[in-house]
Amino acid sequence: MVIEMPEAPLPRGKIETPAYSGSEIEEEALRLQEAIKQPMRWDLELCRALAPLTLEINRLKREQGVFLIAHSYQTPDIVYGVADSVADSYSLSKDARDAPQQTILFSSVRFMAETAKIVSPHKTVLHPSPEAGCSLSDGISAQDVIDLKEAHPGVPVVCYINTSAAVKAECDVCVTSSNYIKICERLPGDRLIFVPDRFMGKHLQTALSDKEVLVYGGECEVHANFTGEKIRTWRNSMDDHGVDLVVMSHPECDADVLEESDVVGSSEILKDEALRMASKGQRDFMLVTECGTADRVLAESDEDLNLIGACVMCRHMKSTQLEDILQALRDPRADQVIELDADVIESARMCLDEMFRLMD
Ligand code: CIZ
Repeated sequence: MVIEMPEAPLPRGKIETPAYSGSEIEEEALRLQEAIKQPMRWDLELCRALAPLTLEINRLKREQGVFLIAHSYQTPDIVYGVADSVADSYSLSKDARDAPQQTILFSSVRFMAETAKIVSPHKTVLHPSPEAGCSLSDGISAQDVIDLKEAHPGVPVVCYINTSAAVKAECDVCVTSSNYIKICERLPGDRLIFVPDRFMGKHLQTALSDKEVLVYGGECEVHANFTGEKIRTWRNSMDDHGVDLVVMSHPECDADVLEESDVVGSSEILKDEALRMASKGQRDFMLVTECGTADRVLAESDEDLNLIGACVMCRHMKSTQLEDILQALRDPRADQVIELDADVIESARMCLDEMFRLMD
Protein backbone atom coordinates (compact mmCIF):
# COMPACT_ATOMS: atom_id res chain seq x y z
CA MET A 1 0.00 0.00 0.00
CA VAL A 2 1.29 3.52 0.63
CA ILE A 3 4.84 3.75 1.79
CA GLU A 4 6.94 6.77 1.07
CA MET A 5 10.51 5.78 1.58
CA PRO A 6 13.69 7.09 0.02
CA GLU A 7 15.22 5.33 -2.93
CA ALA A 8 17.60 2.52 -2.08
CA PRO A 9 21.19 3.77 -2.21
CA LEU A 10 23.07 2.72 -5.31
CA PRO A 11 26.58 1.37 -5.04
CA ARG A 12 29.03 4.11 -5.87
CA GLY A 13 31.57 1.79 -7.49
CA LYS A 14 34.62 3.63 -6.20
CA ILE A 15 36.31 0.72 -4.51
CA GLU A 16 37.85 -2.42 -5.98
CA THR A 17 36.72 -5.84 -4.77
CA PRO A 18 38.32 -9.21 -5.60
CA ALA A 19 36.74 -11.10 -8.48
CA TYR A 20 34.15 -13.37 -6.91
CA SER A 21 32.73 -16.09 -9.17
CA GLY A 22 29.34 -15.72 -10.82
CA SER A 23 27.84 -18.41 -8.59
CA GLU A 24 29.19 -16.78 -5.40
CA ILE A 25 27.69 -13.46 -6.45
CA GLU A 26 24.38 -15.01 -7.40
CA GLU A 27 24.11 -16.87 -4.08
CA GLU A 28 25.00 -13.75 -2.09
CA ALA A 29 22.59 -11.56 -4.08
CA LEU A 30 19.76 -14.00 -3.36
CA ARG A 31 20.69 -14.08 0.33
CA LEU A 32 20.59 -10.27 0.48
CA GLN A 33 17.31 -10.01 -1.38
CA GLU A 34 15.62 -12.65 0.77
CA ALA A 35 16.85 -11.06 3.99
CA ILE A 36 15.86 -7.49 3.04
CA LYS A 37 12.43 -8.58 1.71
CA GLN A 38 11.74 -5.47 -0.39
CA PRO A 39 12.18 -6.94 -3.90
CA MET A 40 10.96 -3.83 -5.70
CA ARG A 41 13.36 -1.37 -4.08
CA TRP A 42 16.20 -3.86 -3.49
CA ASP A 43 15.91 -5.82 -6.74
CA LEU A 44 18.21 -8.61 -7.84
CA GLU A 45 20.29 -6.35 -10.04
CA LEU A 46 21.05 -4.03 -7.12
CA CYS A 47 21.77 -6.99 -4.83
CA ARG A 48 24.17 -8.44 -7.45
CA ALA A 49 26.01 -5.12 -7.53
CA LEU A 50 26.27 -5.09 -3.71
CA ALA A 51 27.24 -8.78 -3.36
CA PRO A 52 31.02 -8.39 -3.96
CA LEU A 53 31.09 -5.73 -1.23
CA THR A 54 29.22 -7.80 1.36
CA LEU A 55 31.23 -10.94 0.48
CA GLU A 56 34.51 -9.06 0.90
CA ILE A 57 33.46 -7.30 4.12
CA ASN A 58 32.33 -10.60 5.66
CA ARG A 59 35.60 -12.29 4.58
CA LEU A 60 37.72 -9.50 6.12
CA LYS A 61 35.66 -9.49 9.32
CA ARG A 62 36.32 -13.21 9.79
CA GLU A 63 39.99 -12.90 8.89
CA GLN A 64 40.61 -9.92 11.21
CA GLY A 65 38.28 -10.93 14.06
CA VAL A 66 36.12 -7.82 13.79
CA PHE A 67 32.67 -7.50 15.40
CA LEU A 68 30.47 -5.32 13.21
CA ILE A 69 27.73 -3.42 15.00
CA ALA A 70 25.04 -1.48 13.12
CA HIS A 71 22.30 0.73 14.50
CA SER A 72 18.76 -0.02 13.25
CA TYR A 73 18.79 3.21 11.22
CA GLN A 74 21.55 1.93 8.91
CA THR A 75 20.52 0.85 5.41
CA PRO A 76 19.24 -2.74 4.91
CA ASP A 77 22.33 -3.84 2.94
CA ILE A 78 24.43 -3.08 6.04
CA VAL A 79 21.86 -4.40 8.54
CA TYR A 80 21.18 -7.69 6.71
CA GLY A 81 24.35 -7.97 4.64
CA VAL A 82 27.24 -7.52 7.06
CA ALA A 83 26.18 -6.67 10.64
CA ASP A 84 26.78 -9.09 13.54
CA SER A 85 24.54 -7.12 15.85
CA VAL A 86 21.70 -4.69 15.05
CA ALA A 87 19.55 -2.93 17.65
CA ASP A 88 18.96 0.35 19.49
CA SER A 89 21.77 2.00 21.36
CA TYR A 90 21.08 0.41 24.76
CA SER A 91 21.53 -3.12 23.42
CA LEU A 92 24.39 -2.07 21.18
CA SER A 93 26.34 -0.47 24.02
CA LYS A 94 26.08 -3.77 25.95
CA ASP A 95 27.07 -5.76 22.85
CA ALA A 96 30.12 -3.53 22.34
CA ARG A 97 31.09 -4.02 25.98
CA ASP A 98 30.59 -7.80 25.96
CA ALA A 99 31.91 -8.75 22.50
CA PRO A 100 35.00 -10.98 22.81
CA GLN A 101 36.54 -9.51 19.64
CA GLN A 102 39.26 -6.90 20.12
CA THR A 103 38.09 -4.78 17.19
CA ILE A 104 34.63 -3.31 16.83
CA LEU A 105 33.46 -1.60 13.67
CA PHE A 106 30.50 0.63 14.50
CA SER A 107 28.33 1.50 11.52
CA SER A 108 26.35 4.47 12.80
CA VAL A 109 26.84 8.04 13.95
CA ARG A 110 29.83 9.29 15.91
CA PHE A 111 28.35 9.35 19.44
CA MET A 112 27.47 5.65 19.26
CA ALA A 113 31.01 4.69 18.22
CA GLU A 114 32.35 6.85 21.06
CA THR A 115 30.04 5.01 23.46
CA ALA A 116 31.51 1.69 22.31
CA LYS A 117 35.00 3.03 23.06
CA ILE A 118 33.94 4.27 26.51
CA VAL A 119 32.55 0.87 27.55
CA SER A 120 35.48 -1.06 26.06
CA PRO A 121 38.50 1.27 26.11
CA HIS A 122 41.01 -1.55 25.50
CA LYS A 123 39.35 -2.40 22.15
CA THR A 124 39.98 -0.75 18.80
CA VAL A 125 36.76 0.95 17.66
CA LEU A 126 36.50 1.76 13.97
CA HIS A 127 33.97 4.32 12.77
CA PRO A 128 33.78 4.42 8.97
CA SER A 129 32.03 7.83 8.73
CA PRO A 130 33.64 10.36 11.07
CA GLU A 131 31.49 13.11 9.55
CA ALA A 132 28.27 11.37 10.67
CA GLY A 133 27.07 13.57 13.50
CA CYS A 134 23.70 14.10 15.16
CA SER A 135 21.71 17.28 15.69
CA LEU A 136 21.09 16.37 19.34
CA SER A 137 24.69 15.47 20.10
CA ASP A 138 26.09 18.45 18.19
CA GLY A 139 23.68 20.84 19.94
CA ILE A 140 25.24 20.63 23.41
CA SER A 141 28.79 20.97 24.74
CA ALA A 142 30.47 19.90 27.98
CA GLN A 143 30.59 23.60 28.95
CA ASP A 144 26.78 23.81 28.58
CA VAL A 145 26.45 21.01 31.15
CA ILE A 146 28.97 22.64 33.49
CA ASP A 147 26.91 25.87 33.31
CA LEU A 148 23.70 23.95 34.11
CA LYS A 149 25.33 22.28 37.11
CA GLU A 150 26.49 25.67 38.39
CA ALA A 151 22.99 27.09 37.99
CA HIS A 152 21.36 24.09 39.75
CA PRO A 153 23.90 22.75 42.26
CA GLY A 154 23.25 19.24 43.52
CA VAL A 155 20.56 18.42 40.94
CA PRO A 156 21.47 15.17 39.12
CA VAL A 157 22.17 15.53 35.40
CA VAL A 158 20.73 12.86 33.12
CA CYS A 159 21.96 12.72 29.53
CA TYR A 160 20.38 10.98 26.61
CA ILE A 161 22.86 8.70 24.86
CA ASN A 162 22.79 11.08 21.87
CA THR A 163 25.62 13.14 23.38
CA SER A 164 29.38 13.30 22.91
CA ALA A 165 31.79 11.51 25.26
CA ALA A 166 32.79 14.91 26.68
CA VAL A 167 29.16 15.69 27.60
CA LYS A 168 28.65 12.24 29.15
CA ALA A 169 31.78 12.84 31.23
CA GLU A 170 29.99 15.79 32.91
CA CYS A 171 26.70 13.92 33.60
CA ASP A 172 25.59 11.59 36.38
CA VAL A 173 23.72 8.98 34.39
CA CYS A 174 23.08 8.17 30.75
CA VAL A 175 19.74 6.96 29.38
CA THR A 176 18.54 5.68 26.02
CA SER A 177 15.19 5.80 24.27
CA SER A 178 14.36 2.38 25.69
CA ASN A 179 14.99 3.15 29.38
CA TYR A 180 14.78 6.94 30.08
CA ILE A 181 11.58 6.72 32.14
CA LYS A 182 12.62 3.66 34.15
CA ILE A 183 16.03 5.11 35.02
CA CYS A 184 14.72 8.55 35.97
CA GLU A 185 12.03 6.96 38.19
CA ARG A 186 14.83 5.18 40.04
CA LEU A 187 16.92 8.30 40.66
CA PRO A 188 16.81 9.73 44.18
CA GLY A 189 15.49 13.26 44.76
CA ASP A 190 12.59 15.25 43.34
CA ARG A 191 14.40 17.21 40.62
CA LEU A 192 16.61 16.32 37.69
CA ILE A 193 18.21 18.02 34.71
CA PHE A 194 17.62 16.28 31.38
CA VAL A 195 19.83 16.98 28.34
CA PRO A 196 19.72 17.50 25.40
CA ASP A 197 16.33 16.47 23.92
CA ARG A 198 13.50 18.85 24.82
CA PHE A 199 10.79 16.54 23.42
CA MET A 200 11.97 13.47 25.30
CA GLY A 201 12.39 15.69 28.36
CA LYS A 202 8.79 16.87 28.04
CA HIS A 203 7.60 13.27 27.74
CA LEU A 204 9.66 12.38 30.79
CA GLN A 205 8.05 15.20 32.77
CA THR A 206 4.59 13.86 31.85
CA ALA A 207 5.57 10.37 32.99
CA LEU A 208 7.19 11.47 36.27
CA SER A 209 4.42 13.15 38.21
CA ASP A 210 6.45 13.40 41.44
CA LYS A 211 9.67 14.91 40.02
CA GLU A 212 10.49 18.20 38.37
CA VAL A 213 12.42 17.82 35.08
CA LEU A 214 14.60 20.76 33.99
CA VAL A 215 14.89 20.31 30.23
CA TYR A 216 17.58 21.48 27.80
CA GLY A 217 16.48 22.86 24.40
CA GLY A 218 17.86 20.41 21.81
CA GLU A 219 15.91 18.41 19.25
CA CYS A 220 16.43 15.68 16.68
CA GLU A 221 16.22 17.13 13.16
CA VAL A 222 14.49 13.93 11.97
CA HIS A 223 11.81 13.47 14.63
CA ALA A 224 11.07 17.21 14.91
CA ASN A 225 9.52 16.96 11.42
CA PHE A 226 6.41 15.10 12.54
CA THR A 227 3.27 16.86 13.77
CA GLY A 228 0.22 15.59 15.64
CA GLU A 229 -1.99 17.26 13.07
CA LYS A 230 -0.51 15.24 10.20
CA ILE A 231 -0.99 12.01 12.13
CA ARG A 232 -4.60 12.87 12.99
CA THR A 233 -5.27 13.52 9.30
CA TRP A 234 -3.81 10.15 8.31
CA ARG A 235 -5.70 8.34 11.05
CA ASN A 236 -9.00 9.99 10.10
CA SER A 237 -8.59 9.16 6.44
CA MET A 238 -7.69 5.55 7.32
CA ASP A 239 -10.75 5.39 9.62
CA ASP A 240 -12.89 6.57 6.69
CA HIS A 241 -11.59 3.60 4.70
CA GLY A 242 -12.22 1.15 7.54
CA VAL A 243 -8.49 0.72 8.23
CA ASP A 244 -7.55 0.09 11.86
CA LEU A 245 -4.25 1.98 11.99
CA VAL A 246 -1.73 1.47 14.79
CA VAL A 247 0.45 4.58 15.19
CA MET A 248 3.89 4.00 16.66
CA SER A 249 6.27 6.83 17.40
CA HIS A 250 9.68 7.51 18.81
CA PRO A 251 10.04 9.57 22.03
CA GLU A 252 12.22 12.12 20.19
CA CYS A 253 8.91 13.37 18.68
CA ASP A 254 6.92 16.31 20.05
CA ALA A 255 4.20 15.74 22.68
CA ASP A 256 1.31 16.22 20.22
CA VAL A 257 2.72 13.34 18.13
CA LEU A 258 3.14 11.09 21.15
CA GLU A 259 -0.43 11.87 22.29
CA GLU A 260 -1.72 10.58 18.94
CA SER A 261 0.33 7.37 19.22
CA ASP A 262 -0.68 3.89 20.36
CA VAL A 263 2.90 2.88 21.10
CA VAL A 264 5.92 5.03 22.05
CA GLY A 265 9.41 3.54 22.18
CA SER A 266 12.91 3.11 20.85
CA SER A 267 13.53 1.66 17.38
CA GLU A 268 13.88 -1.80 18.91
CA ILE A 269 10.71 -1.50 21.01
CA LEU A 270 8.69 -0.23 18.02
CA LYS A 271 10.01 -3.00 15.78
CA ASP A 272 9.35 -5.74 18.36
CA GLU A 273 5.87 -4.43 19.13
CA ALA A 274 4.97 -4.18 15.42
CA LEU A 275 6.15 -7.77 14.88
CA ARG A 276 4.19 -8.96 17.93
CA MET A 277 1.01 -7.22 16.78
CA ALA A 278 1.52 -8.46 13.21
CA SER A 279 1.72 -12.04 14.48
CA LYS A 280 -1.68 -11.46 16.13
CA GLY A 281 -3.27 -10.20 12.90
CA GLN A 282 -2.64 -6.43 12.87
CA ARG A 283 -1.66 -5.31 9.36
CA ASP A 284 -1.72 -1.49 9.19
CA PHE A 285 0.97 0.51 10.93
CA MET A 286 2.27 4.04 10.84
CA LEU A 287 5.90 4.26 12.02
CA VAL A 288 6.61 7.84 13.02
CA THR A 289 10.37 7.70 13.11
CA GLU A 290 13.51 7.21 11.01
CA CYS A 291 12.96 4.98 7.95
CA GLY A 292 15.32 2.24 9.17
CA THR A 293 12.71 0.98 11.62
CA ALA A 294 10.24 0.39 8.78
CA ASP A 295 12.95 -1.45 6.82
CA ARG A 296 13.48 -3.75 9.80
CA VAL A 297 9.77 -4.43 10.32
CA LEU A 298 9.36 -5.30 6.63
CA ALA A 299 12.39 -7.59 6.70
CA GLU A 300 11.53 -9.38 9.93
CA SER A 301 7.80 -9.91 9.58
CA ASP A 302 6.38 -13.01 7.91
CA GLU A 303 3.17 -11.12 7.12
CA ASP A 304 2.26 -8.80 4.27
CA LEU A 305 2.10 -5.48 6.13
CA ASN A 306 0.85 -2.04 5.15
CA LEU A 307 3.22 0.64 6.42
CA ILE A 308 1.27 3.83 5.93
CA GLY A 309 2.50 7.40 5.76
CA ALA A 310 6.00 8.79 5.63
CA CYS A 311 9.07 8.02 7.65
CA VAL A 312 11.94 10.52 7.60
CA MET A 313 15.50 9.61 6.70
CA CYS A 314 18.43 10.69 8.89
CA ARG A 315 21.15 12.08 6.60
CA HIS A 316 23.80 11.34 9.23
CA MET A 317 22.77 7.74 9.78
CA LYS A 318 22.50 7.14 6.06
CA SER A 319 25.90 8.60 5.25
CA THR A 320 27.64 5.23 5.78
CA GLN A 321 27.72 2.89 2.80
CA LEU A 322 29.18 -0.58 2.34
CA GLU A 323 32.14 0.96 0.58
CA ASP A 324 33.04 3.08 3.62
CA ILE A 325 32.92 -0.05 5.78
CA LEU A 326 35.17 -1.98 3.37
CA GLN A 327 37.66 0.88 3.20
CA ALA A 328 37.76 1.23 7.01
CA LEU A 329 38.34 -2.51 7.42
CA ARG A 330 41.11 -2.58 4.83
CA ASP A 331 43.05 0.50 5.79
CA PRO A 332 41.42 2.72 8.42
CA ARG A 333 42.35 6.39 8.31
CA ALA A 334 43.36 8.01 11.60
CA ASP A 335 40.00 9.82 11.78
CA GLN A 336 38.17 6.48 11.51
CA VAL A 337 39.73 5.11 14.72
CA ILE A 338 37.98 6.40 17.84
CA GLU A 339 40.45 8.00 20.26
CA LEU A 340 39.31 9.67 23.49
CA ASP A 341 41.25 11.18 26.40
CA ALA A 342 41.68 8.72 29.28
CA ASP A 343 40.05 11.10 31.80
CA VAL A 344 37.03 11.62 29.51
CA ILE A 345 36.69 7.84 29.16
CA GLU A 346 36.90 7.36 32.92
CA SER A 347 34.19 9.94 33.76
CA ALA A 348 31.91 9.02 30.85
CA ARG A 349 32.26 5.36 31.85
CA MET A 350 30.81 6.17 35.30
CA CYS A 351 27.80 7.80 33.60
CA LEU A 352 27.21 4.68 31.47
CA ASP A 353 27.91 2.23 34.30
CA GLU A 354 25.29 4.03 36.37
CA MET A 355 22.79 3.34 33.59
CA PHE A 356 23.70 -0.38 33.55
CA ARG A 357 23.48 -0.48 37.37
CA LEU A 358 20.04 1.16 37.45
CA MET A 359 18.77 -1.21 34.75
CA ASP A 360 19.79 -4.35 36.71
O1 CIZ B 1 18.35 4.97 21.81
C1 CIZ B 1 18.59 4.75 20.63
O2 CIZ B 1 19.04 3.73 20.23
C2 CIZ B 1 18.34 5.80 19.65
C3 CIZ B 1 19.19 6.96 19.65
C4 CIZ B 1 17.40 5.59 18.77
C5 CIZ B 1 16.62 4.34 18.79
O3 CIZ B 1 15.54 4.34 19.32
O4 CIZ B 1 17.12 3.32 18.34
